[in-house]
Amino acid sequence: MKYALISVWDKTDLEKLCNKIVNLGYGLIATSSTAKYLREYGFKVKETSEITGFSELIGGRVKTLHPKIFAGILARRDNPKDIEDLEKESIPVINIVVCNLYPFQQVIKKENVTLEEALENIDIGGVSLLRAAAKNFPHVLVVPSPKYYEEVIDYLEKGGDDIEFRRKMAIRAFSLTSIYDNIISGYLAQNLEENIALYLTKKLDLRYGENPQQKAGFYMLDDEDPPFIQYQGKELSYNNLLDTDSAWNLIKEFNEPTVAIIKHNNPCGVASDNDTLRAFIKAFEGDPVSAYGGIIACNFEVGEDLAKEVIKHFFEVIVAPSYKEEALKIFSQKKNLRVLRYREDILENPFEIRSLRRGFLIQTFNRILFDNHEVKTSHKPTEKDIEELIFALKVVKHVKSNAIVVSKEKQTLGIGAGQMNRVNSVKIALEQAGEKAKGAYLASDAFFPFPDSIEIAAKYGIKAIIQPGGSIRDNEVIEAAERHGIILVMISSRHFRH
Ligand code: 93A
Repeated sequence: MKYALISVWDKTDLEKLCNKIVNLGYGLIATSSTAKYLREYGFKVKETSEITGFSELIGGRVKTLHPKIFAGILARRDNPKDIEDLEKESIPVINIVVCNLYPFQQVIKKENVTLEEALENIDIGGVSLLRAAAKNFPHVLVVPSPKYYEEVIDYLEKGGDDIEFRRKMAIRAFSLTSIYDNIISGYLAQNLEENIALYLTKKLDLRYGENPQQKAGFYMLDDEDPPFIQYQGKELSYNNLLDTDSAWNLIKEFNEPTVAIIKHNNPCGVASDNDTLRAFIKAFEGDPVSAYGGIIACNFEVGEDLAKEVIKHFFEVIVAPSYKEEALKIFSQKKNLRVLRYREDILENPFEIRSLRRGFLIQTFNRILFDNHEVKTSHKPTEKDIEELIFALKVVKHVKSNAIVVSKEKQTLGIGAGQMNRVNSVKIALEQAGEKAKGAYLASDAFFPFPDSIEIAAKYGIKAIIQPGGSIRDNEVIEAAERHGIILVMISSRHFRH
């Protein structure tokens, strides 16, 4: 005789599933209230206590936790020694386990729930049943929730011998028990430290989060090394790390020597130049007011000349792939400046993760600049124009939306960030560039919904614009550029950054 063990908290649709199971010739074994429920539907059921020889003990905390139950689930059907053990002890062979757990999560959501009530709702036997059945999936089917009953009935109707289906159910069971345990540990944890420590290891103490009233730390998986090394300076803050990472992502767009200065997670000055000192000076002069207290990122080895220039101003952090000895010596005069080396030999996260009030948003990184581009106006760009536009585009990709970058000679002159309408970002960027906007280049992270931005760009004397297409008014935008003699290049990729 083969058996199905049924032990469920949520009894929804149980009779439907059991009908199928019984029709296939299985005997039913069930825990007490599940057995009572099934008998009301006319099923013949053996109680677990009849198998174990024990009535349910200590108020139901021990129901199924018994060798006669677990050996019946865990025995390898193709191992004669295992089968011999079962026969010797008259242990029933259990081929199907239908079990869903005490509703711990629902219970702790109730107002004024006591610890005692919460603990009582931690399922022990059910979790063990699920894990045992899932472990032995080559022989045993595990059904961890009523939401799978339809699929299971289908599987049984098809003969019940599809090991792939049993593997899928085993995965579902294991992920369910792991989530169940996470919810319990999260509930018992008294604070952020205890809670996060369950998943990740703290690599760095942060004094506080974005603001002093917020607690924070830098966490990684246990066996990983931080992606940066700090040579000197004050301890790193939450905002330092966030901005440094953004700065690093930005300069990694460029192959030629490039410097980016970041403030509040937006670039305020970016410049490329074969002369690394010039690159820094150009980045700084892009917006000297905002650069104060910013974060500098360089994509090249930092030497003495640049270090001397850097220490003339106040910066929070400098990050680079490496430093000349002399440069480090110069930085040591500025005790507070945090000098970081970002390591290039580490694996990057495979995904970008952000959290909602509950749960997470996960996406792949925005690695593409553009797939293809098309010149939309009769005025055609030179090779230099295209290079200049691509420079502006690489920067705008790292500016909070709505994002506009105005640049010339691979130096940003004005950046409009984080406005709720595009034309305001255009105004901010151009106003900041002022006179210098004449003959400059403009990049937009997404399409212009109206031609108004082009009109303003024309007033300032912008030479060429690069933007993703896709607006229903693309034609009006192109027409405005044509009319003002502005070169308009459209690309296929949008670069929102929220
Ligand atoms: O308290 S338990 O952890 N002890 C057990 O041995 C045990 N075995 C099954 N709870 C146990 N269960 C759970 O009982 C099942 O996961 C299921 O949720 C519930 C079904 O019990 P009843 O049939 O009495 O309603």
